[in-house]
Amino acid sequence: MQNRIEYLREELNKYAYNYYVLDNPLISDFEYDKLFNELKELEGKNPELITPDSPTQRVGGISSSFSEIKHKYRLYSLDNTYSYEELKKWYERITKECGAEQELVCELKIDGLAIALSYKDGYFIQGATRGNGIIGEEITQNLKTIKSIPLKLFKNADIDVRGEIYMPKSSFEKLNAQSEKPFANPRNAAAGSLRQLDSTITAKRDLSMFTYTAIVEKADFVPKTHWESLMYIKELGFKTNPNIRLVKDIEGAINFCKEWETKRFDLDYATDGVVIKVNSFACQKELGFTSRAPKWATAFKFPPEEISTKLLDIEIGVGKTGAVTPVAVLEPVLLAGSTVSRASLHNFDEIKRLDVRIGDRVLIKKAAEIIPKVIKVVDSEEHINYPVYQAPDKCPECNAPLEAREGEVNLYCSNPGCPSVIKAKLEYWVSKEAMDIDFIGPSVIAQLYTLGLVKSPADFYKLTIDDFLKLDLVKEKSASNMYNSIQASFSRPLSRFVTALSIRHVGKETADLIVSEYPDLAGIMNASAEDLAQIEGVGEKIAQSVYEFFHNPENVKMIEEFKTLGFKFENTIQKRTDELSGKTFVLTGTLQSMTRDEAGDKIKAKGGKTSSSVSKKTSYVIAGENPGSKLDKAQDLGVIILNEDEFLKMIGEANEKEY
Ligand code: 1X8
Repeated sequence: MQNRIEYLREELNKYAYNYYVLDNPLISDFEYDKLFNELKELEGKNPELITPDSPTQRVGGISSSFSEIKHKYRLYSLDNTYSYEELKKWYERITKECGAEQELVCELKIDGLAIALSYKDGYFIQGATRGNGIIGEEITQNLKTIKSIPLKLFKNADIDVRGEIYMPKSSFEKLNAQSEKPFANPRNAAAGSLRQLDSTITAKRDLSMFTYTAIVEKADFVPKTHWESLMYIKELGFKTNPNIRLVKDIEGAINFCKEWETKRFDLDYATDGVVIKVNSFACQKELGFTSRAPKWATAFKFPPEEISTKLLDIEIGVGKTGAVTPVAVLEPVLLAGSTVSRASLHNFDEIKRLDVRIGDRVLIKKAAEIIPKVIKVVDSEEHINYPVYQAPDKCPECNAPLEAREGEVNLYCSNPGCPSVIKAKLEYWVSKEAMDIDFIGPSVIAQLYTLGLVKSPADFYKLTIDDFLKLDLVKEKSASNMYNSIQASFSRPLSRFVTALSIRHVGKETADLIVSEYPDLAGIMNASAEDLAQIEGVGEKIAQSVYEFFHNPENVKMIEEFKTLGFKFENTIQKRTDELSGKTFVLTGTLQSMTRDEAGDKIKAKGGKTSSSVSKKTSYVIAGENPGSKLDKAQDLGVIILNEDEFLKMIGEANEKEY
């Protein structure tokens, strides 16, 4: 009987260790449960044979309160920084104290809850929350339910460890999907789960722990460095984070930070930075502590994804369609690596929904590459004292009444000649996706407009260098840059020109679709709305809008003006052909006459495909200057390699060579 109990206990602990610590399941849940139930039954009949490390001891009971305990060793905070410069300064102080070439250990900073665990003779005897670092709450029973916390170590050591309890992001999402009152983030979910007086609830939550610090009191091995101590606690059966690195100086640590700044999003747990520690215990001892933190460790914090700041004002922007949109003006804050002082508020309905009032603290968030947006108002007592925001009823620029349009949330300026609308259209004209005119931005456009030099896009092409010299702070060099980039835009493809016209519902993609069906602009202008609607990807709404645009007398006059200025309006981009069909191209290195994207467009226009990696299926690799490893791979696989000239010849675009 005793043998069977011992056998089951050891087997089950082995399986749990492999599953929860090594992430390497050996048996199915079903088999595990079967053995577990057998052990539970045998222990029920022989309670004297229950040991503290039996897996049955992980399912807890109910306590009436948590008791406070004084930590045997204080838990310190960490100094932190967002700047690599500060990291370098920190390292300078260390090398000054302990000598050059101090090795550092880099570890991910886990966004969870710090806890301390005590082991005596290899058995887990007590666990507590961090609390204020001196006094914490004793939560041993709850911690026992966490399977990655060993109840018994592989060696009989007396040791205290610290680590971070966290809930995997995937488990957090599952938990929130089931619960009525969702947690705000995985950290809150972990905290809520851990602070349960009924530890059977904790047991049901998927919590885990990464152990990162050891204070060895009595053991078969005394580590001399932090790295050795991490290896040692791993040997004892603790779960340590696999993403750690021993580096020889601060440059190595900075590289680690840079790597994880983006890679962290692929992890199933939240991290908010990198902890960097001096490896040598001798040096750690020499450096010691400040009143709150060790001098031998620091945290590099990743730029925050969300942050709160004060809403100073709500500005009203008028876009090229006349849509009037609110923009939040903020007290500047650092968000995801850049300083933010403006954020989107979408529309006036959104302001009402969020009840955003000027003076509030608001939470802002960076959405992928777009400008940040306001996601909510931070609760405060002042909020109700601020006046409720009133949406305007007049255009802030021209005072024309604003109008609502059916089926749209935006309000629109009712004046087609509104200066804001005109300026927004001019800004769009010069933008990257339209005529791509460098050196001319919003402030130049505002001045050109105010001086009466540019009222419509055609006016850009009548400007002289002298005109630019009339602008604030513009000297000869930038005047000629502006002039030249306007001249260069004469040769943009027809689809760019059509895009730049700001025709309602027609962006770059749609302009491409329409232009590719016609030999020139006249073809498009003469097309009926029905003709246009026949084009794949162009619906009736778009077709109608294009038709109306080109039948508006003012627009017809503008096109005539462009013609007089020398615009050709021919569609020089050939229609799709299938010359290259079935061929796959990989581009590497820098091309001289075009970007890799442009080369890719040409390949696709001729029915070919592009790929980012070389394989046996690759037909050609086009190698520009400074090619990467793709060229080596192509050589290894015997793929045909083309230089830029050969490629241009292949697609019939080779120019005569100049000698
Ligand atoms: C806090 C944390 C540390 C580590 C990881 N995550 C944390 N949240 C680590 O050292 N790997 S150290 C620490 C502290 O000392 N306050």
